[in-house]
Amino acid sequence: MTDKPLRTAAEVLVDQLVVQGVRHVFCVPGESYLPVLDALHDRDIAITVCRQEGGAAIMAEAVGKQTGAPGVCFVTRGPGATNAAHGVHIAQQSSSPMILFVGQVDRAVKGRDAWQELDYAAVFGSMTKWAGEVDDPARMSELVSRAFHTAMNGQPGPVVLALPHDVLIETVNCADAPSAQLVETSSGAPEMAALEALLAQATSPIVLLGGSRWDETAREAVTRFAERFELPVATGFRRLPLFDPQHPNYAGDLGLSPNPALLARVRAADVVLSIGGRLSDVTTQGYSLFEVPAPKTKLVHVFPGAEELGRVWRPHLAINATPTRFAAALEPLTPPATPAWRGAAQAAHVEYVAWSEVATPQPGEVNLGEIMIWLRDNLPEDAILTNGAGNFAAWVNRFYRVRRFGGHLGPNSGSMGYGVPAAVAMQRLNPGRRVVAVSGDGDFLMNGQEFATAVQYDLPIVVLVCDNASYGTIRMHQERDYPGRVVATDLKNPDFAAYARAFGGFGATVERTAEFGPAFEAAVASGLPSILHVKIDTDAISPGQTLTAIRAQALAKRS
Ligand SMILES: Cc1ncc(C[n+]2csc(CCOP(=O)(O)OP(=O)(O)O)c2C)c(N)n1
Repeated sequence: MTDKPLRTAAEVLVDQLVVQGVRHVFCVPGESYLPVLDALHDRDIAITVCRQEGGAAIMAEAVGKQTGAPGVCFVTRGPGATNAAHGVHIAQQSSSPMILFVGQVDRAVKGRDAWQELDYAAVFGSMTKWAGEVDDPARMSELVSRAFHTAMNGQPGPVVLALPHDVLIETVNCADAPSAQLVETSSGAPEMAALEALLAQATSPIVLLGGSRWDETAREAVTRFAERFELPVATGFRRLPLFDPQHPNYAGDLGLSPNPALLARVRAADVVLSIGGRLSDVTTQGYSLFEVPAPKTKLVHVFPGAEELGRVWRPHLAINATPTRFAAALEPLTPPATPAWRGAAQAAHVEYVAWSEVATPQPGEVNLGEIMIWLRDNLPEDAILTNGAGNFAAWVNRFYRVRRFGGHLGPNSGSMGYGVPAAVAMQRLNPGRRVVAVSGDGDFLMNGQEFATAVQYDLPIVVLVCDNASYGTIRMHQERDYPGRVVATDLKNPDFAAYARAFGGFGATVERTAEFGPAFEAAVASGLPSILHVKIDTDAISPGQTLTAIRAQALAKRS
């Protein structure tokens, strides 16, 4: 009970968002949740109205990924919800906190397969931490608060909360719930002593950083620890912002097509200290870096959630702690007087630099590696880069340098179409920072419609569309497995610069590497959302690789 005036359940919901400190929501409107839209009308919450729910959900996921607080998305019943599934799955595989509020049919008709009805628990049950429904208006604040609590704690992830229309319009006497808080888990003295003892005996240890629940302070604390212990540090798949790539202890990232020298180093490590990540499929190179379930290396697995510790990997030492608390607990540890691995961090960094400093030659007039190096040299240190999925992202990973915490966002699920909506969300949140999306031609058109959202909100994002006239990644797999038999991977593309102009943005075409810098500067000078249509040779399939060579190798193997 409360002495507040009676409110509709929709108003209670929006008030609870305010209690939770939500400043931005992303949506595609629907008649199923009009009362919520109306309740948002006079609040200090910025609404970003999107063109497709997949885009809106990705924007919310990106907010969760960057801030650690759940990103919030509203979509309509059935078709709105199924479109939004794109972002929900990304949030699950990225351990990003987000909440998807979806409309639902009236309680009185539920179960009749009413118009746009969907069983959300069944549809989203396997890709969320919780898929609930508010069937009692008096419990609105409690369940919204629970949605926040669930999404952001332990291993963060998505929550879906369904809102029957008749619940939203009911007037209730319902108090706001207290704001859900981040619950920290800490490593105890015995675990830290065990870690110290392990490192004292180690000969070739390495640190792997991943997952979520990090902040700037934790990043700095881990950097100090690496310096004091002289440890090489690698980042996991799409976790580039967790360590400064220019730091002399940085060893590179374990993503798709990583540096073979780094792989060899991890394979040879006698102690692997993994902080924050699950040690996912991609990071562990298809579960091949260590033995499942019992790695031969001494694995110290630090993760914010006990269930994960031992689920795939049985660690030598399991530590149920958030990276934030664990990083702080590293400060008092004492390194060995003369570490047996002395020199390993510098050697690893030399290998990283050798792998990524200079662009590899590639066929055609445009070298994407040199473009990434131009961005590396010319973007401000606090720039934010986003990308979707496709081989083009390999150049970002290898040649760009993410210098700040939160400076890069990618879909840990390998989902195409991520870059543009993530860039829109980042520019909405960070108006003063330069935001650049790197997309493939296939990747871009999966959510390119959100370029209209950038135009609507005057967001000067710069989108690179790397056009190789192909779903190149799949073509690469085709050439490996079925050489010369190209099926369903060629693309006939529009003029993406004209597309940008048609939406009210700036567009330019880049057909030679040297044209890129001036085109980028013209895009920035325009102050408009921009698309740079970068034309790449189809044969230039990844840094240092061509389709021609892959096909020839595959054919040679067969004969
Ligand atoms: C949503 C989604 N659909 C399909 C795929 C499978 N897939 C992975 S990469 C790729 C091709 C990407 O093409 P493009 O964006 O042009 O980049 P390129 O690989 O040519 O650099 C496809 C179809 C995926 N990862 N995500």
